[in-house]
Amino acid sequence: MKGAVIVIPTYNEAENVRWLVPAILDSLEGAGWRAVVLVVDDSSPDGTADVVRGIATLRPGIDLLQRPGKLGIGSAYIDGFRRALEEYGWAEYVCEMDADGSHPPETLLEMLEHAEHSGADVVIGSRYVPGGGWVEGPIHRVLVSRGANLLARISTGVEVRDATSGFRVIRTSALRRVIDRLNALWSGYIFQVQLLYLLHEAGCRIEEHPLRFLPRRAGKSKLGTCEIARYASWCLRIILGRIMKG
Ligand SMILES: Nc1nc2c(ncn2[C@@H]2O[C@H](COP(=O)(O)OP(=O)(O)O)[C@@H](O)[C@H]2O)c(=O)[nH]1
Ligand SMILES: [Mg+2]
Repeated sequence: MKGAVIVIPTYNEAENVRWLVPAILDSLEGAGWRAVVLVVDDSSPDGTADVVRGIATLRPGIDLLQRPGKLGIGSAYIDGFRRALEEYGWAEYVCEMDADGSHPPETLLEMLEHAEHSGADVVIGSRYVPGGGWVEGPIHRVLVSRGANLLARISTGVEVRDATSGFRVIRTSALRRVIDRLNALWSGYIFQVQLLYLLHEAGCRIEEHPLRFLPRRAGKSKLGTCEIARYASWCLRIILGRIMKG
C-alpha cells in the first residue's frame, strides 16, 4: 500500500483542524492510501492541540507534536519531518500542507498520484501553472505572493513558478538526502524557498501541479510584515552575494 505522512504546522487553527484532518484521511484512505496526519502545534492559545487529541481518540492515523511556544513555521516543518522519517518508515512521501483550508484535500490526493505516475521527487501545489490560481485572492495578498516568487526566482535561480507554496509532496528518499542540512535553514516563511533550493541542489526532480488556492476558512493569517521583511532580507542577501562574486 502506498503511504504518506502529512505534516501540518498549526498556530491557532482549532476551528480548521476539526474538519480538515478527518477530510484528509477520508480522501487518501478512500483512494487506497495509508496516511498519517502529523500536526505540529506551537501550544496554540486557542486549544488546537486539544482538538487534535480529541479527534485522535476517534480514529487512527492522527499524530500530534506539541512544542512549547511559537517557534516558526520553518522549524515546525523541520521537527515534523524528523518525526515523520523516524516514526513512519513505511511512508514513501512526506507532505507539507497548511491547516487553514487554503489547500484542498482532493488536490493533495492529485499531487500524490502525480508523484506516483511521474516519478518526480517533489510535487508542488502551484497557483501559477495553467489550471491553478487564487480563488477570491485579495489583491494585496496576490501582489505579496508574486513579489515573493520573483525574489525567490532571482535569488535561487530555481525555475519553479510557485516557490513559496507551502503545499508540497516530497519523496522520502529525497527528503533523506537533505535532512541533515535542514538545521541551517531559517525558522520563518523563507524556509520554503530555502528547502526548495536545497532539494534542487541535491538533484531532485521538481514538478508543479495546479492548485486552486482557497481563502482561509477561519482564524487569521500569521504572515506579518516582520516575516515579509525577513523573507526579503534573505533573498537580497543571496542576490548581493552573487553580484559581489561577479
Ligand atoms: N507550528 C507553527 N505553525 C505556524 C506558525 N506560523 C504559521 N503557522 C501555520 O502555517 C500555516 C500557514 O500559515 P498562514 O497563516 O495560513 O499563512 P498565509 O497562508 O501565508 O497567510 C498555517 O497552518 C499556520 O497555522 C508557527 O510559528 N508555528
Ligand atoms: Mg493561509
